[in-house]
Amino acid sequence: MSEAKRLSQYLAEQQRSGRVDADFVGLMNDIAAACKLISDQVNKGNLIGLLGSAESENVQGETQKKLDIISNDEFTNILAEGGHVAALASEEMDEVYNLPPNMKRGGYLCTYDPLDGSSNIDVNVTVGTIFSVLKAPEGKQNPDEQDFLKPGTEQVAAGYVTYGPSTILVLTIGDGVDGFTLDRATGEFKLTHPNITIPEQTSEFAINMSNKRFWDAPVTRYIDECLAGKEGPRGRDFNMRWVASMVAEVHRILTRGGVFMYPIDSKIRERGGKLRLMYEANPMSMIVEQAGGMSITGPERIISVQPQKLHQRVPVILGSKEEVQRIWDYHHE
Ligand code: P6P
Repeated sequence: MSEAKRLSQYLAEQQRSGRVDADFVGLMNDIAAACKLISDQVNKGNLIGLLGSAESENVQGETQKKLDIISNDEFTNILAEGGHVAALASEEMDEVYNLPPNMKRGGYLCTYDPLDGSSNIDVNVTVGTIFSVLKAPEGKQNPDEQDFLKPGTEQVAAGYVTYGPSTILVLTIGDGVDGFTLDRATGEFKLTHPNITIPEQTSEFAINMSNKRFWDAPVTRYIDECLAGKEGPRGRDFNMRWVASMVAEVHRILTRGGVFMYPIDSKIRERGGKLRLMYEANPMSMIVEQAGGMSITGPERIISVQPQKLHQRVPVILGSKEEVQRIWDYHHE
């Protein structure tokens, strides 16, 4: 088999085609470097005493794991020092991160969840990093929260890295979706999943069933019809998955189709949902749409939502187009 294309070659080609600029290529190389570090630490885990709680809480009020904080620090420091961003925003930091005065600014903003699904770390289940890239405001030394509050349609790029049996980086720059596997022998991400597309049909859904009694009618109807199987209105049996790690669920859906649902429910209605818009829902929605899928809150397209707050939450229903379209229709009947 001929040598797989390296991420660095892929990015150089994108730059030569004019699709991205040198600043973006530098940013992507920094993101790849940060995720290699995170992959190594996740992989070592308790060998270097990294599992367990950090005895602190993040802005979401969630207990932080040691690896949450380490991953966030590494991702933040590498991007801040790389000179390709003007500011950063992370699930693990309450406020926008402005660079020290003497540090070079670049043309992009990056929002990220440095270690999503980290509650799975201690039980050795796949976790991941999610990132979203926006253009920085022209000539602004210290972008503020307002500069980040752009709808997902304005994302320049989006991606995730899944730390599972393989470490795989999945990226879209607005022209399809490509996947790169980390070759630990060389330290390079190599193109192993070109032009990923989500099958339009599926018989597999992912939802936390323990919330069933709290769901709104359209979601209850959809899941009940799936559970009714071939004797029910869908005329076929369905399968269910729930990993409790969004990156793992989305990667499965990109690979073989499916629907991932974290819908609004009466328990979380006043919070707006469970998952965060700026660094979970928006990047994953750009990836899913670029791969031929669909991503909605229920009533609306996620990447059309105008953000009001940096850490705001939204309901998320994404995946195979035919099934998500059906759920969309149930919300609009
Ligand atoms: P629950 C992980 O904490 C996360 O943010 C997503 O990655 C995941 O899909 C979801 O929450 C799991 O939520 O309520 O099932 O623990």
